[in-house]
Amino acid sequence: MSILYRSDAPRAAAWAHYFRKFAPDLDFRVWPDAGDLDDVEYLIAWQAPAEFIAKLPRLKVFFSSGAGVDHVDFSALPEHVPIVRMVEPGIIDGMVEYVSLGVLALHRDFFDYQAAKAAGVWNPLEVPPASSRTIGVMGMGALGRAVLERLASYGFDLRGWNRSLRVMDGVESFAGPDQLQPFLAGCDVLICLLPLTPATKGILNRELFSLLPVGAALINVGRGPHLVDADLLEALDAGQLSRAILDVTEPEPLSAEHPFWAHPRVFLTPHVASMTQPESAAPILLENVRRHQRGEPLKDVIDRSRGY
Ligand code: OXD
Repeated sequence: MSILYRSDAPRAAAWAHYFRKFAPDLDFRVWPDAGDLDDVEYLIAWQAPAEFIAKLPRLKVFFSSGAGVDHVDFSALPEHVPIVRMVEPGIIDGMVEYVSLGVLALHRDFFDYQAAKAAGVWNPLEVPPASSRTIGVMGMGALGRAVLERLASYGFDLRGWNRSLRVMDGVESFAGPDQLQPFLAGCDVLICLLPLTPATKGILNRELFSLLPVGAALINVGRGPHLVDADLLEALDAGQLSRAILDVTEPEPLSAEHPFWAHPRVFLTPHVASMTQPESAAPILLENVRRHQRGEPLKDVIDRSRGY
């Protein structure tokens, strides 16, 4: 029985080490040293190119090496092969850190002080309490809920928006297209943690920005195509939005001439908000393999029709 890892090369050794130690019965292989592909039953990969999947006649489960599955070609995977997304403590902790850092930096005016320092200006601003800021999270899945929980510890006023209602203590919940407007109307900082699907592509657009309070800030840690870049630039330049923190862009890497690079109110990181950590992900993935072997339902299987 074999399991093939065909993803991020620098972290392959840590995955292999874990499986060889804790699951010696599974033949853990690392691409391109894959041996006979006829034996491969489990695949851990970022993408599922059709020509590669066609070479795996015994594939039983596809494990995405990342939390998102929008880059996976579902049609390449036979219907009987479940697609499992990565939900593991390391990826969640990374996202919680990144978003907390962004929210706190906005809340405590760090970007303004950076600009003031560059201009040699000593200008103390008001220090409002966290409770006076409303932070809204779009997408209340595993990552969104973990972010909200951590932000609650700072005392922010919190709200969340989801496709279907998700109730959480201390968070005002909104659901579906009808409640998007009232949700947005209160957000001083809007965080996008939505999955990318045809329904959410381009959701961060001019109309949405116009429904936020004037001067709101955006943090996009979803996917680049959630955002209509030209609409963001227009909203920033008109003062409708004050700042944007972007960890994702379309395309990635962002093209050299893109206006985001030079924009003084766009803070950009190269898709590093969170990463799958082999040390915490491998035990979770192995437990899912064991469930499959015992004939039990797998955890974190995506719904192909929803796209996440
Ligand atoms: C992921 C990502 O989906 O890194 O895990 O974006």
